[in-house]
Amino acid sequence: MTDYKYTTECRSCGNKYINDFLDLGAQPLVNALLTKEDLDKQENTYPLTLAVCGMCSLVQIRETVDPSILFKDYVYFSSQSKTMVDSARECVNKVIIEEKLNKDSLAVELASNDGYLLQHYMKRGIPILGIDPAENIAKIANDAGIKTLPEFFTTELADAMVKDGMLADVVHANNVLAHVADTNGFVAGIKKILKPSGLAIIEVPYIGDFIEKAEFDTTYHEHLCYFSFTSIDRLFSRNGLKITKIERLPIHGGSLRVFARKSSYWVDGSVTEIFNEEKAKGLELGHYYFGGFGTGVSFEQRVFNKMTKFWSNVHELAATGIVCAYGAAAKGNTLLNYNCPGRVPSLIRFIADSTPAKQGKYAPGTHIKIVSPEHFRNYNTKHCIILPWNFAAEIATKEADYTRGSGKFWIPDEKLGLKEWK
Ligand code: JHZ
Repeated sequence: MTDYKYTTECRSCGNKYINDFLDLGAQPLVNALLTKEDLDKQENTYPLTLAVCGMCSLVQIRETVDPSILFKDYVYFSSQSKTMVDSARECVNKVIIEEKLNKDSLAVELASNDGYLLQHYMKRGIPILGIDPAENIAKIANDAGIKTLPEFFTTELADAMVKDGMLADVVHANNVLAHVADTNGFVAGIKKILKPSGLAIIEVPYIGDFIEKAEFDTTYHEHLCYFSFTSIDRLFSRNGLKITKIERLPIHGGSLRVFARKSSYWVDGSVTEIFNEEKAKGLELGHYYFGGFGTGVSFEQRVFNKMTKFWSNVHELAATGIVCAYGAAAKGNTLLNYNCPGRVPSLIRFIADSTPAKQGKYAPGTHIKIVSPEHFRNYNTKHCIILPWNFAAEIATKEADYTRGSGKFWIPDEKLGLKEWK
């Protein structure tokens, strides 16, 4: 493929010594769902390699796919998960009180998606602005009254906002920093659009959880960076933002919610706590990523072992009844395509997903059909693998009738391959 670039320098600090620790082979783009007609055409795949910087310890992939291919027409709608909407509401309600926001304030969200977060400000009468490059999703947000610019957030856009006097009291950026190729420019842009007393709240999946729980399936071309406190702190201070507080969230398998300001004398104890924890575990050092987190087995070997057990379990289940999957998540596609045995589609009958834009399409690489939850309820399957294991509780509760009958839910598991979800 020609539409990707290979990075030899760290995306954050520019250091030339970055070391590969997981090679996921050639992978299709996880959200490039296929139509029936596409199935006869050759599918694009791209190498996918995870590396760690020896200087600032940022974990990153080497390959950068053209963002307009990845994000202009997007199939991920944040509102599909109640967990995400509830978490956003809780955060917004707290911020409104703590930052004393009112009708003269401005709340901005970068990668605002369908307005799952900004709607909560809007309902409380706080002026809002969303920015999201996915034209299809920005239109849905605008139609719902959530003002959204269908653009990438760049330093140029930040400059234009400043020129127009659009300075924010609060800037949210959830699950987007990892997606941006100009990592420093994005953070510098946030600083630009903040009022002097403004607060930036940034959520990123946490590399500590990723390594410790072997969450390798959250690696895909959309995720260029995988942050620890140490690496994000170095990135922020380089670009003039000071981290004042850290919250650990269970979302997406373990995330950091990072609070930062242009300047502050006050720093919460959570910052020192995570700094010390990462130091003790050696997160800023290369061996944490190569040494298999004290197991004596490399991370790459752990991933291989996990997936060997996973496929062996899928075979065992298929011998006792029909197997299907739930949640056509990006991570599910990385999981199924890793060392993908060609037989996968015949083992997993379909993937059910509540997102209308995904239904009727086919999963990249494996070509498993994506169907509606109604189809799942009406089709007699015995085993269902929840691919977005991060939402297993939400999905299993929603589909409780399945286990009241003879169905069983399963999630991927490092030790067992597949673990029953009860
Ligand atoms: P989900 C996302 O990745 C997207 P994905 C993104 N790339 C990102 O940065 C990471 O998160 C962190 C469906 N579903 O959220 C909806 C149901 O059908 O785990 C989704 O297709 N019923 C921006 O794609 C999928 O499952 C339900 O009840 O790996 C969930 O995908 C629920 C809860 C979800 O993330």
